[in-house]
Amino acid sequence: MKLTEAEIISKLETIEGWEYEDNAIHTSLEFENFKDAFSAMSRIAFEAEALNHHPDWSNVYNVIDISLSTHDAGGVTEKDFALARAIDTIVEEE
Ligand code: H2B
Repeated sequence: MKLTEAEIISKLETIEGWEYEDNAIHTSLEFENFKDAFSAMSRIAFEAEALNHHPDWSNVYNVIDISLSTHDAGGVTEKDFALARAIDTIVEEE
């Protein structure tokens, strides 16, 4: 179920480095080089499959830009926050 803007803003206080804009939550991750960025993308891809929830993302060299929204719900849901937390855990482990 789509979260309200107030719910999204309140939940964003529990995760660092994510912003709400254009009906999605976004972050930008910077790595030392392309190999490290792509390795993180590969780990995130497996987690996304496990959650059956997938990021909209792009990669340029050592940077990954990620936007999360629930297409089926037309906005941000708890699933996006679950994936955001999983992404943060993966990146912290790198
Ligand atoms: N990912 C995202 N981000 N939003 C969705 O609505 C979505 C998804 N739907 N991954 C899932 C897959 C859906 O298409 C399948 C059929 O469960």
